[in-house]
Amino acid sequence: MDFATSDRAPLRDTAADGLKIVIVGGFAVGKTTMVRSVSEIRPLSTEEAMTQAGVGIDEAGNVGGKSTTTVAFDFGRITLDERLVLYLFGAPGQERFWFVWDQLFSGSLGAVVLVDSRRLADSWYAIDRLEHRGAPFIVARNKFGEPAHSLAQVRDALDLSPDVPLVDCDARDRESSKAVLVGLVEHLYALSSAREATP
Ligand SMILES: Nc1nc2c(ncn2[C@@H]2O[C@H](COP(=O)(O)OP(=O)(O)O)[C@@H](O)[C@H]2O)c(=O)[nH]1
Ligand SMILES: [Mg+2]
Repeated sequence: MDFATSDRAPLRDTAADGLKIVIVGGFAVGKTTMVRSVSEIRPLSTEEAMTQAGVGIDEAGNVGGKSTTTVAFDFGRITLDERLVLYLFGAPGQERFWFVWDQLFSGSLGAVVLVDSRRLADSWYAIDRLEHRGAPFIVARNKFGEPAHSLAQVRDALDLSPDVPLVDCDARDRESSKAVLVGLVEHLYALSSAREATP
């Protein structure tokens, strides 16, 4: 499959398959950043300045300098090849917006779970929720400094089943984020061919 991308190009007329993908994970793991870095349309987002009211509720852990928060969701689009277009929905991170998730999940084919390796536990809920739904997903460890653990250790800590792909990424980098999405699409194809192969 050729995943050569068009750069910030208009949607091609040949685009046939639109896949809805959700990007989930804990607060401040880089969901909005990922949607923004890969989207070829100006990403829609409902970032709002964190108000004084959110202080103490929206804890970004030791993530400095985060002054906006996603209150509804992020939306972006990326064309992977001339037929395959992904529609990206970045979910809100804070617990009080988790009710939005079920609506975001509806009709989605797969998910990216972003984790910050310094705060793995923040993404447990997302993984749990996806496993419950039986939704396919890939886990991407977003690069915040030099990671202290191997991916194998992360896999153990998150108790991921062996068939769930786990990769490193830098959500700020377009090619890196795109590689995560390509990894998810390949995982989806592998799952669907495995299903076809079983009688
Ligand atoms: N060092 C580093 N910072 C990042 C990375 N991705 C996002 N950030 C920063 O982390 C903060 C939270 O990111 P954001 O995308 O808003 O998180 P969200 O709450 O998951 O949507 C922002 O200040 C980003 O600039 C990354 O890969 N590395
Ligand atoms: Mg966000």
